[in-house]
Amino acid sequence: MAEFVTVDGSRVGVLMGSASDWPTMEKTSQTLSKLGITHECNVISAHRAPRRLEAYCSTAEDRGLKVLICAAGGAAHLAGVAAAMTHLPILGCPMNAWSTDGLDSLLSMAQMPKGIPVGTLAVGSAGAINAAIFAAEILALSDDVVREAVLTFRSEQSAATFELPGAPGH
Ligand code: RP5
Repeated sequence: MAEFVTVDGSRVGVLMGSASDWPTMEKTSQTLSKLGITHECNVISAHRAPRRLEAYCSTAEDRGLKVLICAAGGAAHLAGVAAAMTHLPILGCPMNAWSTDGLDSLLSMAQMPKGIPVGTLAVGSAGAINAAIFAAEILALSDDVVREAVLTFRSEQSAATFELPGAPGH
């Protein structure tokens, strides 16, 4: 069996520490798909499979990936360790895993030492979705098709937030 799953043409790699993170990170994948961004998803724990993580990170740029999104809970070291292994931008998604409503994950991910940044998003689904949008916004800097997708997404979102079903005048 291959060490990890690759998808041809992927520009974003979504990593998670456990399959138990998938119900949240599926929203990242869905949002990336909505924005037309080819991506690949893998479970690669920094603690349980450190050598696989190194193999993934050290080949990521050569395989065409531009951004990695890393989700983990508890002692959430995945994003930080990935950031130590590649200069690609790392977005971190703290999971609400099993204690402290995800505060443990948030602090583990956000409190990186200077020199090795992780762009940490909010705990749970909001962060998972925002990580996908943030990755798209990074890609949009050099890709007009993604830029159009991001602008369309934002404009549809603006229209949707104006609606108040059942309220007078709506
Ligand atoms: C972390 O521990 C994972 O990212 C997950 O959020 C949490 C629990 O993992 P499991 O014990 O469910 O595999 O490493």
